Amino acid sequence: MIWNSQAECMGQREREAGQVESLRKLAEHVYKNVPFYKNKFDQMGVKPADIQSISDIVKLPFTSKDELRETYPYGLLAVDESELVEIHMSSGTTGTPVLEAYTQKDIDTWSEAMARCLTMAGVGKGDVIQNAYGYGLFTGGLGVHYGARAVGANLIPISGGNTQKQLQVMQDFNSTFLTCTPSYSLFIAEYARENGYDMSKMALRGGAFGAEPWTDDMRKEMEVQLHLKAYDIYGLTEITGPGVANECECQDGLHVQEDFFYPEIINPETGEPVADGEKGELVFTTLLKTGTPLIRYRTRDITTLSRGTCSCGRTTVKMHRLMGRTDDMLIIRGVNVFPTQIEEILVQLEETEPHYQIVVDRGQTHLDEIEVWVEIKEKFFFDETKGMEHLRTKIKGEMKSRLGINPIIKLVEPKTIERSIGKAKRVIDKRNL
Ligand code: DLL
Repeated sequence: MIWNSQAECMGQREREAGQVESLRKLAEHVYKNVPFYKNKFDQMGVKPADIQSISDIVKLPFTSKDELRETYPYGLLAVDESELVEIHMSSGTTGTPVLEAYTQKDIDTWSEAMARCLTMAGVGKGDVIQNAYGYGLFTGGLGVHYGARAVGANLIPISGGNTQKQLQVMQDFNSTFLTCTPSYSLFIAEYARENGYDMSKMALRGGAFGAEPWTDDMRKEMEVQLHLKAYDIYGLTEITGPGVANECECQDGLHVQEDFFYPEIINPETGEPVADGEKGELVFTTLLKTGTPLIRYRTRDITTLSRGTCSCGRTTVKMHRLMGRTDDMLIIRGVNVFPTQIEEILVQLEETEPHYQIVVDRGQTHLDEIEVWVEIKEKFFFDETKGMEHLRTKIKGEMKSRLGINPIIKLVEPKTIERSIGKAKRVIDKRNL
């Protein structure tokens, strides 16, 4: 099933024609209504009329997360405040929140984007969606909610947490589709195992998991433990929330709703565009947004793009599963590592649980050191010391040969690492950089 086959399966040339028109209108809208953008356009000597083809987008200035924070709350608002119908925010780690203010038109676009995503993941009328993303200022809860309304599925707005109730509701109402963070889904599975719920007897068929980085190995783990097909869903508050991109039945890259959110990949150091297939920082322009539109917003997320017709029939550009964020990348004694690369190694091990934490600190020599805390499965934990030592050496060896790092491996008892009901905090950085 395809929600909007006209938009999702059209030829490249036709799509680009629509994108250019939207981009020109967007440039006019922000130039006229947002002094912040007018100043930036003027400084670069560019006018909305200079947009003649989609490749002209590179003439426009980037927008950064710092600029969003500096202009908080309404410095980027492009409509009268009375046009707004909803506000969302993400708090981040640095204090000042990042805002997304929606007009009714923006909510309609978001609903359509989410309807396309849910349909891609096989959801339709007759499905029962258990929505365990948080409701509130976070976009996860309401984003899925609007999409579910559009596709006509039955939605249970249970929000995150209260895991006992999640399982009771799942059983009583035969939920067929679960939406939550990947880390929370594994907590649900663990709780089920320990409290007499049999996941293989639940009606769940699929789930859309995102809001934090996860790997293909983590997907395998979730699919086995939860007895469902796990789809990756991507989005961010500043651009709209969830619904920017989603995996189809092929589970091989996320289709971007590129008629709404125009993606580019740039070299994060130079700002220059890179070729399709090359890794870099993802940049989005919100082609249709009216409330708080963004021009060439630097997401800090690292991925690649690939084009072509997918075997599902869609022609929309695909983004590869995220590697992480530029600001999540750890530089340990000169070696660059993403937490997801560490996850890949840990999740493949038979003896460990898919729960881990990375602690970065300055050692006594004032060089960066990392500790990787890994939970051992119950049945392996009571093994003799020799066995534990062997496992520690094995993990260390894998990290050294595959990633070039030499972490301290701390094997911890089952349940030591805090479970999250939303985004998991994988890295604790004690360096005060
Ligand atoms: O996390 C929106 C969302 C809700 C997406 C529900 C998917 C599902 P923020 O809180 O603003 O918004 O965080 C956005 O989370 O820039 C990525 O770094 C990360 N992220 C989101 N989805 C994924 C994903 C929501 N599928 C930030 N894989 C983004 C990896 C993701 N990272």
